[in-house]
Amino acid sequence: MNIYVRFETAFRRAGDAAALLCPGGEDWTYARLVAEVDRAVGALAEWGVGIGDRVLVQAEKTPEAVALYLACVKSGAVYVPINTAYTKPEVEYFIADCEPSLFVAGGSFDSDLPVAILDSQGSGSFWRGTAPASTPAADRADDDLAAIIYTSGTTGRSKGAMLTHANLLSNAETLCVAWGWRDDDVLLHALPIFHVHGLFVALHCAFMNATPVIFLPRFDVAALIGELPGATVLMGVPTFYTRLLEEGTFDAGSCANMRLFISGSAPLTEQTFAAFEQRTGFRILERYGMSETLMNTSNPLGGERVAGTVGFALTGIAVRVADDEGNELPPGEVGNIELRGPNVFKGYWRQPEKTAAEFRDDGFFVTGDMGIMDGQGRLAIVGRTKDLVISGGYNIYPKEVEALLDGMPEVVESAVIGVPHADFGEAVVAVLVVRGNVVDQTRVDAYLAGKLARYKQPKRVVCVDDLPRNAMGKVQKNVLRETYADLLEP
Ligand code: MLC
Ligand code: AMP
Repeated sequence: MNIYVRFETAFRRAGDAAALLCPGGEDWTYARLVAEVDRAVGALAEWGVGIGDRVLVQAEKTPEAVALYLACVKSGAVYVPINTAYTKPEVEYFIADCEPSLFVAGGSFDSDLPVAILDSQGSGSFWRGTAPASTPAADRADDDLAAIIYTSGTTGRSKGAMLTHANLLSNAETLCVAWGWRDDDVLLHALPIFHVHGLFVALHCAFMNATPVIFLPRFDVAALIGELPGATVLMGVPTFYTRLLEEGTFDAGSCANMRLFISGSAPLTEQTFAAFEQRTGFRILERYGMSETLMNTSNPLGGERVAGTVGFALTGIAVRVADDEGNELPPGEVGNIELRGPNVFKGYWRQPEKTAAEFRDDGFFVTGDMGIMDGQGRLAIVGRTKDLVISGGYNIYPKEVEALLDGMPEVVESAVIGVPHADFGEAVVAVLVVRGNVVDQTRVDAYLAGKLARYKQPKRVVCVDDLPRNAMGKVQKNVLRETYADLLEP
């Protein structure tokens, strides 16, 4: 079924109850959200978007952008959100890969495609002054696509994870139960809405129950603390929690109305977990997910939440720790985290070989994360087989950065690694072998400007004579990570 049918039933029942509360802006009721979704459905039809067509969206976080997302789903189009930080060459890759019939941008963008503007005020050419469509939601089968979420590939090129209506609906239903969503919950939302965390995990819990969302345009610690008294649930990346703890004004009193703090997208350290409990009395609930699978495991709402673990498999999802052939390992042994369930994506967009390579014959998806499971089924993530840096909850694939750095005339070769960083958890460092003049940070910044989103760019550049290699000639990134472990956090 079309997931929007489920949402719309809840929205209509909620009527004039608050949907999106926008501090400093106009609040939307659920009735207004339904009307705006229908207006956006009308606009999509005017732009010629049909069932199964991709709509690529790089827009600011506004209520109108939420309406656009829901309208795509309602019309049977495939929603493809991308990070607002991406530069033009990055966006051009997504255009070429997903071949959208419409690109909705935050500002003017030179392209052969139809480009609609949804500016930060939520106005712009997208709307075309159209009348709202009163058509019912498009008929969609469970395995029809609702969204493609790009997630970077090991080759350095992003792959589109195809998520179906059934993936989204089953995960939303599961999370509402696992986290005991209540009719009086108020979600404090400060995440971006171009990733699964902010878009699906957070918003869907609220939408399934048509409960209010305090909708902040971005994470700002002072604004977040200001809104906490009106909220009951916060979902964030670990950086949210470390930044909250840096604020002297943040204490148990700030959380008087809260019932649940949830963390994910990157490892929450045991120190942050403990410091947060000491300051507020709350034990942060950590869960584990991915773009390809939505949420997989969660610490319990009712039972013991153990720091440094991501809890148990969610209902209906099988999680195993396996060897390189996919054989399940006994509890206590480290191996590949693999999983199967209604949450697991349909495959990578137009990449059947890559899809096949990441699934076992018995249907388990190989996540690229390494884990260890105890005898009770509680999972801890201990590393990754994929060469990936997670910085402030954003994924950065070293290959993509290295490919650009290697294009610098002075660079002989490069290795990009993640090193510990107090604010972002991990931060990108580039280790370069250069010819002639030493390359410094300013030169690298200037070279990458306009080519690569700023958050992917190295926070520090180091020049060396040689990169450490193993007997096979492969760069030993573990050696580099050890060497530079204290570079940013002495
Ligand atoms: C911003 N910057 C970052 C960064 N975010 N650098 C590295 N890593 C990041 N995550 C840089 C900017 O480029 C800029 O650089 C400077 O920091 C200030 O930018 P900003 O926009 O003002 O930053 P800020 O608002 O403080 O953003 C930090 C943040 C944000 C942590 C709030 O990154 C964020 O919202 N992260 C959440 C990501 C997320 O939603 N992930 C979910 C993925 S889904 P300069 O040098 O130009 O000043 C997933 C699955 C799952 O993983 O399990 O959930
Ligand atoms: P993404 O591709 O952006 O969806 O990122 C998914 C990856 O984020 C996972 O494969 C994990 O490596 C990581 N991740 C998500 N949640 C957690 C968590 N709670 N702890 C550690 N890593 C996590």
